[in-house]
Amino acid sequence: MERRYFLTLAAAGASSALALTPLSLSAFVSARQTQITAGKTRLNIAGDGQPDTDLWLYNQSCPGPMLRYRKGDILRAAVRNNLDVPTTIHWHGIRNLNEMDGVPDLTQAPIEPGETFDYEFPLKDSGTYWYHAHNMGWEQVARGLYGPLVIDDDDDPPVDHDICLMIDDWRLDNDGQIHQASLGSLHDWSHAGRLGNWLTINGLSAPSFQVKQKARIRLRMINAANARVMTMQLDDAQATLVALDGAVCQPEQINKIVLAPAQRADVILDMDRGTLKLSEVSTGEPYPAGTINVDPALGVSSLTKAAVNLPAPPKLPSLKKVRRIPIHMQGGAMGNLQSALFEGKEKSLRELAQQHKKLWAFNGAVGDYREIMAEIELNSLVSIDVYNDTAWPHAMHLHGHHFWVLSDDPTVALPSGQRDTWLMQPQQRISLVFRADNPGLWLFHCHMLEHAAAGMGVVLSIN
Ligand SMILES: [Cu+2]
Repeated sequence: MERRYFLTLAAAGASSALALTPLSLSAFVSARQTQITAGKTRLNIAGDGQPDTDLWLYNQSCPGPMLRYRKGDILRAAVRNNLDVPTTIHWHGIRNLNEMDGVPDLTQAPIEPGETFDYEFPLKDSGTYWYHAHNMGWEQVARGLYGPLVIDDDDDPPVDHDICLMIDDWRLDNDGQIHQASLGSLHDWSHAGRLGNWLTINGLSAPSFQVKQKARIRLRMINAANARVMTMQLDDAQATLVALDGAVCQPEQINKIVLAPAQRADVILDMDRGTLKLSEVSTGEPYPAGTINVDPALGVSSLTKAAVNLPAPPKLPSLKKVRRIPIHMQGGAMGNLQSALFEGKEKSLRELAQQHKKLWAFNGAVGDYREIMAEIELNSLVSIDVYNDTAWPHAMHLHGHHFWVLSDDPTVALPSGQRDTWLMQPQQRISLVFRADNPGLWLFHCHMLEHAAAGMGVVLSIN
């Protein structure tokens, strides 16, 4: 049922029904427990005339089922593992209960093959989120284990269509299969991560979304790629940016948006033409990602196209009393890391790379999910002061909290609201400021999933 719901949403852009009848939708999703099964599936993602691809998917669907709730609901999901390797689900961006955060060996035991784990947690925030495998994510996400999670709010601006675009770039071989030989490639791990060669939105190549004439559309863009920083361009149209990483921001007119892995952006777009092309333009060579087409059979929008009204984003508190956690990030190819501490011993980068597949360090130590980098008092204000002293961009993600981004560097375009993932350019210095109001063990890591596996991740303990 959920899969069909998602396909309806994806193929027809269907949310008119959804936008008009939010109460019945709420009753629909809240009354049930969601069943999510991770398993192997063959599905066509490589386009017409291409063979099906062997994927690892949730509920045999690419992406996994759309989980749609209302703010204040409780998400209940029984997650069964039909793979032959352990897995977990992380609910990205959710200010979750720590024991539901889905980090294997830190917040829960891995879900072994044949086992089921029950996730259950309240949804305190509305917005666009996603869920994905967090055990060996560099492989499990690359094979397709992810899906969208959207939380509606009574105060969301009314729209004719609410369309979720889950964007991924896959690395496929000539037979349309996941390029397996390069899974775990040391080159990827030490450079930009696993970049793909085939772009899909909602598992489809250049899908078309049908909308009403003069429709007002909410587009929820999610970058589900392992490592590709995408720039999504909306033709030459102007849209209103309304949320980043699920959280409300100051409305802003934009034509394109940069999305690092795991980042989301919501825009409201008033359709002023018959066809609008979506392109991914990060390489300078526009890649056709999809189209939005007016279908006269759907009628004409009756919504007034007033300026979008949003609540103000939460204000940054005074930083007079702030706990500072400096993080000096080093490593990778073309970097300055000579050696780093790993498992209690100082080791050369060459030895780390060749014997342990570790390539990155925070403050001179290879990051480790089992090691607590800082003990933080509950409810204190914290500033993670990060210096990206590497030759690569990194998408830094904090679990369980949303942060403000600050920088002394006037060239850094700061977000007007909070985020949960921040794209750091090489040599950038920024501060990620957050209220440590969620007790537990929380990861802070790069969301280029190869970097995370190769040492770019640490644990913050809040209690
Ligand atoms: Cu990184």
